[in-house]
Amino acid sequence: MPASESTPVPALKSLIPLPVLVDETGKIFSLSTAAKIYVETGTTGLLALGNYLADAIYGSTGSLLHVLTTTEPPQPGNLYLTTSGSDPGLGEEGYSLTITTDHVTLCAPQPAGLFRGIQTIRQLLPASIENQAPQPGPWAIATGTIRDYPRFAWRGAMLDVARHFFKLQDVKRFIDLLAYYKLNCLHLHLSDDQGWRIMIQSWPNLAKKGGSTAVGGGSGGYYTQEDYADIIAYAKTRYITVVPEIDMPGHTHSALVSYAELNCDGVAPALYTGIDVGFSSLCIEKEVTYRFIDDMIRELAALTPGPYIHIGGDEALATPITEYKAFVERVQAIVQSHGKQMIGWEEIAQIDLLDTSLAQHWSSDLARQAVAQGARLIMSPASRSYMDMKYDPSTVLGSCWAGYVSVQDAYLWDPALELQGVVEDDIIGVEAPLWTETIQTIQDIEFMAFPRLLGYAEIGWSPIAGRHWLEYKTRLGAHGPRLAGLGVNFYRSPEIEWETEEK
Ligand code: TNX
Repeated sequence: MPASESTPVPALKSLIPLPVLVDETGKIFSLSTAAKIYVETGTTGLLALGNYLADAIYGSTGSLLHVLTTTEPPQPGNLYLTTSGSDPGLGEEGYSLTITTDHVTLCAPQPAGLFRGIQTIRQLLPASIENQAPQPGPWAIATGTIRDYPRFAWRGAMLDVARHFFKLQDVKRFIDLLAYYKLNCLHLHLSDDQGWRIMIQSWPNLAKKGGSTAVGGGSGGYYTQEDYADIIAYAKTRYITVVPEIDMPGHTHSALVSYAELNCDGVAPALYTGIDVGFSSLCIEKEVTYRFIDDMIRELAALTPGPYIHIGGDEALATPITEYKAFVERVQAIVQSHGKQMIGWEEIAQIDLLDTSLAQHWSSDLARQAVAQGARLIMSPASRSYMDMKYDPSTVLGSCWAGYVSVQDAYLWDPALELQGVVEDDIIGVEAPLWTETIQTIQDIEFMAFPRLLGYAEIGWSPIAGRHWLEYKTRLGAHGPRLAGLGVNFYRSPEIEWETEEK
């Protein structure tokens, strides 16, 4: 039986995020097990992209498609990945996709665009492609053309690995899920009062002592520098940039525990496993504080190929404001001296910012001061984008200090309309943070992130003119079987009519 009779063939307009331009031509391309994936010769990374696509559909098709290079024109039945003849106007991550009854051609100026386009191909195959159990083909794709590129350069998610620690395999799983919806930034919140999660060779006790517990008193953990390099390398294959955050001068209790000399009174306090915020501060007047920061940022910068280091800067309630300003200005210079751009939560807007620095908006008007100085913003309004907020009063995990964030709340806002006086060009993009005071497992992560994360992905990628809640809601419902196939423990929100998940 042809797949088109047994399984619904997704329409080109069923994609999340919605593409810029879609033109359906009403026929079917059939992917048989004899199909090949051809990539053009001579462009680095294309074979790896072909293999990524072959691997992604292997579990369900039960056949590993051959990935080959070619210079020949397309032959019937095959998939083509190419950069030649692409429209440079599509930019770093844009792509065009042409599906005829004969073949599928994905074309992009850059490999990153091909990678995003591969996610489109995956989503255009029937949802059961994600089931990871071999099923009979052929697999059908609707014909037509797509021209697509992102609205914002930064489409991120943040994972707090400090309140609770998450192992490499969990972080990689999260990266894979971000990639499926075309996100391109993973911000790792690597330190907080309860835990220090990355080995700094020149200050090893940070990880060894400061990383030895977590909220609730568990055993914590930390990434070795090899682990961290592994995360970065894995993210790179998904065209995702890792942004490391070391929060300071507040949220630093785990550092103060690790080294007595970092405390103003020279006495190291005991480990902390509660969930209060705003009680810790590095010792602003001690020179050792800046030697520590310089060593740590040097090591982190050397390990991090991306252009940014996030220095936190939020909720420094135990640091007097004049000291806070002097401190962040010094840290900004340190970050710059190691060749990186500084990011901080919106509180950093109170200092003289370099225009290469970014401020991350979360709850106040302070971010506007950053814009007034020429710095750009990452938009993470807590009442919309905090994935640790409960969906509604019945959600067991999470908190609600910024209100409940339903699937509709998470979708129905726009970064360029959030702050008065802040316009599209002031914004580099959008990011959804997941704080983990109450989150302990990858299943918890998935429950809070999904399905809200699909909404953030669309806000970051798709033109605002095409975004409508009622239409999105239906489209999201059709992603239920896809998420289920991927094994995602998503929240079956009653706001959505989920399509059935039968295989
Ligand atoms: C505020 S948002 C924080 C975090 C907490 C979070 C809980 C921000 C910059 N700081 O320290 O984990 O609320 O929702």
